[in-house]
Amino acid sequence: MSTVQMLNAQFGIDGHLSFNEDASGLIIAMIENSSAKAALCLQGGHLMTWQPVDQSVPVVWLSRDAKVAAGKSIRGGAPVCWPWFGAHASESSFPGHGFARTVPWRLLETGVEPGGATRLRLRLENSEKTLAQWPHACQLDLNIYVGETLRMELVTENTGSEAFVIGEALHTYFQIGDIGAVRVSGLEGCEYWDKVGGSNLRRQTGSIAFAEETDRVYINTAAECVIEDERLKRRIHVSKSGSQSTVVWTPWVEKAEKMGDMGQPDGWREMVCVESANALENLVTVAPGTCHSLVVEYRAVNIA
Ligand code: TA6
Repeated sequence: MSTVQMLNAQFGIDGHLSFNEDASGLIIAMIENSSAKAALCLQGGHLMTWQPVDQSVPVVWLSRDAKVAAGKSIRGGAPVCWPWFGAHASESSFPGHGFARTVPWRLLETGVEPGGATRLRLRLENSEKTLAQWPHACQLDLNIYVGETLRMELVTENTGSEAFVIGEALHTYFQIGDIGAVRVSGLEGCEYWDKVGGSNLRRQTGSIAFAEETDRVYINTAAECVIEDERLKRRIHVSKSGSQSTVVWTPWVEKAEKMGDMGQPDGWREMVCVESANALENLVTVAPGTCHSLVVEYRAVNIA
């Protein structure tokens, strides 16, 4: 019996969840229930896309040029950035945003919630490679609930006797009508590190509109954000707990062209990242024998 056949036999749920093998050999979970549809790559615990039934286009964006390949991150969806955010503090050879999104994860359990959402629980598989970059006794789980909302719980457990410090993010790409016709509210008055042209500490006034590359790490904020989309006539609510940083990012045209997988010719215009994170001043110390959870819940609301 193949891996896919085994997964379907053990974890598949009629009318909710099945597993396919991608051309690259990676396993993709296809979720479809009465409230939404979604796709998840087991590698990286990577939720690739999510579309509630009342939405004409996905809420979580996947680049049309996204490549699914072993050991490579997928452009779009909700990449898991862990156990550091951005460049590693001292090892430039270590992968940006940590290794979690490019290593195998194991499916622990699947099921249907009382309200009808499809549940999947995954665990990062530690290996020589991960322990070489992160020599700590710990376990990383991701619990995902796919329904009319999308809930994700990233749970770090310290199973050892020494505390350790993590940086992390659910680096989610949201689909929008056009980057020039959205605003992000909820971060008014917050301090942020502006990463464009260096790193300058600034303070947000009013909601965020976009007219150039924008790469900001808002610190010390647990606020819910709202993406107001004039073109698609919807609001996307990004609420969170266990996260004190929010990253807002659009690469704009030059960086998008250099990245090469944002979807030609201007796929970058159809996405904005609002990432729930713990980064910079907001790194998290996980004490021995304790768990830390970063939780997000997304909801799309159509507006007249
Ligand atoms: O979260 C914003 C950011 O750190 C940007 O600086 C840009 O690098 C983006 O992440 C994408 O990173 P990736 O490694 O996925 O290409």
